[in-house]
Amino acid sequence: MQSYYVTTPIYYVNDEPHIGHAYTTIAADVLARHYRMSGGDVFFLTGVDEHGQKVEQAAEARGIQSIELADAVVERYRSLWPSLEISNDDFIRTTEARHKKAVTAMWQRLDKAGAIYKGFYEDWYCVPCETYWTGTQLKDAGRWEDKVCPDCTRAVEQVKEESYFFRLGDYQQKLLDHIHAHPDFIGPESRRNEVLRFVEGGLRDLSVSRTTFSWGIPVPGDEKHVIYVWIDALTNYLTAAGFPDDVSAQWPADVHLIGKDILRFHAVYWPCMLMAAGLPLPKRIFAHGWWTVEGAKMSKSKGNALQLDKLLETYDADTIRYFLLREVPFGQDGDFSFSALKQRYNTELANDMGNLLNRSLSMLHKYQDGALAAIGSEQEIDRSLVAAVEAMQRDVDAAMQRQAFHEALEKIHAVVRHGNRYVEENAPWALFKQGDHLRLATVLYHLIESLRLIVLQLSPFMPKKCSLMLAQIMNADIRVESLSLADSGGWGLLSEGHVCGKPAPVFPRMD
Ligand code: ME8
Repeated sequence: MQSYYVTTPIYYVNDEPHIGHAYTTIAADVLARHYRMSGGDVFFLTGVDEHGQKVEQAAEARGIQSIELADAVVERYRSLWPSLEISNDDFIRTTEARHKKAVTAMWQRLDKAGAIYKGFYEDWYCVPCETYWTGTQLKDAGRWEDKVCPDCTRAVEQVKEESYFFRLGDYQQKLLDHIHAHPDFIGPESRRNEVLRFVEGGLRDLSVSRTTFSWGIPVPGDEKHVIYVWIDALTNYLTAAGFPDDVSAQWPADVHLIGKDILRFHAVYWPCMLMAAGLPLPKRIFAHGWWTVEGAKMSKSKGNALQLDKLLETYDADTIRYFLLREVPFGQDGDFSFSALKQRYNTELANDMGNLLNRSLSMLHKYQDGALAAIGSEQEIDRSLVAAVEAMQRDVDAAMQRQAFHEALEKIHAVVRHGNRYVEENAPWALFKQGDHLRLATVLYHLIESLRLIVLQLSPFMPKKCSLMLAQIMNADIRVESLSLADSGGWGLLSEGHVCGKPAPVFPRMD
């Protein structure tokens, strides 16, 4: 069994989970489900990032301990993920003992490799972004006068303090070589180019400890320093793989899914740290785009955070999952709007998918008492449907390898449309009238078998809906999670005499 390790970012606990966090996590879940079904030994990790000044300040503002704030928000994530059908294998908290052990070991490894030195830090710091800026960077961005962060435009603070540094600059050429030698290391292409430009511009050593707050993991042997949040956070991917013990069973990760906001940390700092520590680099980092909601940027002050809970009161998890991955090519920015969701659902799910399932099962019950009958020889029109189904299986797998979810769904939907055309063109009602039972049985068989295989490919995206559809097709209570493509993915597995369940609406129209 081939191992497949997929991760999401670990989310900050100073904010409530919203649709942006759900997006990355759903995408990772779809990959995990797809590769499990394909026979992979999948390890799917998500979790939370609990340390840092932001959390310390947020807790202080509420008059509670940092860990109390963390405990409360962690629960929100833990309870949210099952309601979105997230099937993570591990959930990491950076306050756990296993993580402290891993981060301490990581630091010691970097130190031993001579990649860390002590110096003085004098710069500008954006607390919300947890990013340091040089005066030059502020000037270049036209932010010097305002002293605000070039990214988020909030006020930056000047800092001068003793700090440990990581020799990031030493890894510039090695990183460039790696990116050039591994064209798939960073996706999509536009982000890869962005990283190349950034690294070519020069890498300056990175301040990797702070003395101005205490909510974090102390530097081994110099406990007044706290390890920089990004070393702490990024190491989570190793912690869950068992670091500092032997990690070869899981590591390196097959793909780190992230938003474009944290590309530099993952595609520059993280690989350089791993090179310094003598550890293999992740195989791929994919940075997706940014969601706005009804045209507006999501923010705490607008209370958009609530929308995910509200959304789940109105729409089921599968519809949200489908919409997010179908609406926008993975990698590009998108806007979440209720009208777009409704339209996508009504057109593709209620009309096309729901209709194909419903009419196929209805005809099978009307003309053959719900049972598949012996079929005649295949005509060109039948072979073309089978070919489309088989091409879909290959195309979906290829799309998953590139995290092109929208493409996978487009390929599936194309076969759904093909199926509906096949119904029109073969007109089973006319075959029935003419008494051509052999041809009728052939057409119905091809429809039901296509549906079964469509549902299998769609199941990582819509696990609940697909279980419902499969239950009708198989006339048995089958959870899609129990299926493997090796056992169920071939054409022609349904046999003569198989009785399907009665059709029941899976995608009622939205008004
Ligand atoms: O950055 N659109 O945590 P975070 C799309 N703790 N994706 C979005 C989004 C939006 N509007 N808003 C958030 C951190 N995301 C660090 C990560 S990893 C070692 C440490 C998603 O809570 C997206 O995946 O700010 C983004 O990268 C992530 O949430 C940021 O989460």
